[in-house]
Amino acid sequence: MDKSPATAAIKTIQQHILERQRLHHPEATGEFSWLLGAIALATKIIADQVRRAGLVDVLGSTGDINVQGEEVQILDVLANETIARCLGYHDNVGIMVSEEDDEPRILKESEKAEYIVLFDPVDGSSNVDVNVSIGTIFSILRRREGVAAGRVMDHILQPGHQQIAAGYVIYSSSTVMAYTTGDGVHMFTLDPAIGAYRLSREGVTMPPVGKTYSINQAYYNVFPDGVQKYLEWVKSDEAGGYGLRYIGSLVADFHRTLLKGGVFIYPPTRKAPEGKLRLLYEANPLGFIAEQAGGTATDGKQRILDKTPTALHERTPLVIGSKAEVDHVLSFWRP
Ligand code: P6P
Repeated sequence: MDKSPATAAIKTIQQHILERQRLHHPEATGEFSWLLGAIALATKIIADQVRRAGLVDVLGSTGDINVQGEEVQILDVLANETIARCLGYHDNVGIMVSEEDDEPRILKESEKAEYIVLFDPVDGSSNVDVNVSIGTIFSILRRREGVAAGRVMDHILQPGHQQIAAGYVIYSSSTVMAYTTGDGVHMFTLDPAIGAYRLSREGVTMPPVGKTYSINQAYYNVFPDGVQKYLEWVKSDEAGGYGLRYIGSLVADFHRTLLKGGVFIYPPTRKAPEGKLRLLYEANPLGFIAEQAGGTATDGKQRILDKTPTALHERTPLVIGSKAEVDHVLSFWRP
């Protein structure tokens, strides 16, 4: 049968959202579909820059240091402004939180601006200089009922289980967007021939077990004792047959874990006693996706999605992946 794009079933992300809303949320206004469409547009622009890195001026750093204390990459700034511009065209996004911005951006004050979009514009951006996969991660909340419009942080600092949607885009051999609105995880591959994200996997489930662990072993000596004990076990004959994969790009390591099973671990270290990864726009969205795919995400003590944030750029330890594999880690490490 002819599989050319002209005939193969083409379902774009907007069509998919509208179809799922008709099924699960008939009361929906379509506003949300637009919002995801705006994020999709922004990531297409970012994907174009990433694909031409080296030919267009997106490599290297700006020389600035961001609120995280990290060197700002040129691509970080481009991606951040691209997302802000695409979100700003409509009046349903009130607040935007970015890893790159010290403070939230108030896009619209009106009650109509019910959505809060939080994101890491380009996670692992320094990897773009060496052609390693990078990603954009996003999380969407609604304004809290009964909270005055001006009390911005009260609207933002909500636990992850309040997310109405979450997703990521991985810029790699292909550009793939994964998202969930609470009824499963769905993936779309960017088709450069038509410039649209086309449905490529519907109802993604994470394998219940996976013999791959993902952690930066260079920090072994500064990991908590329990994590060191897990690392001794996972390499032992008793555990049998585990492999280590660590790309150093959270979205890439998570995407592999989601599709193949296994566990990704970023524990506390002496340098980062609360862990390195950010709760609001990294752990929460990936935790929502992991759970929707049948996996799990914890900080070692509690479910990631149950944590009540206390600060915009709060960090958290993260153990995320197949439940059986996360349980193996927790059997040795209970902070
Ligand atoms: P380390 C990239 O800087 C990042 O935020 C994540 O993408 C990645 O998982 C992690 O940091 C890597 O950190 O300390 O192992 O280099």
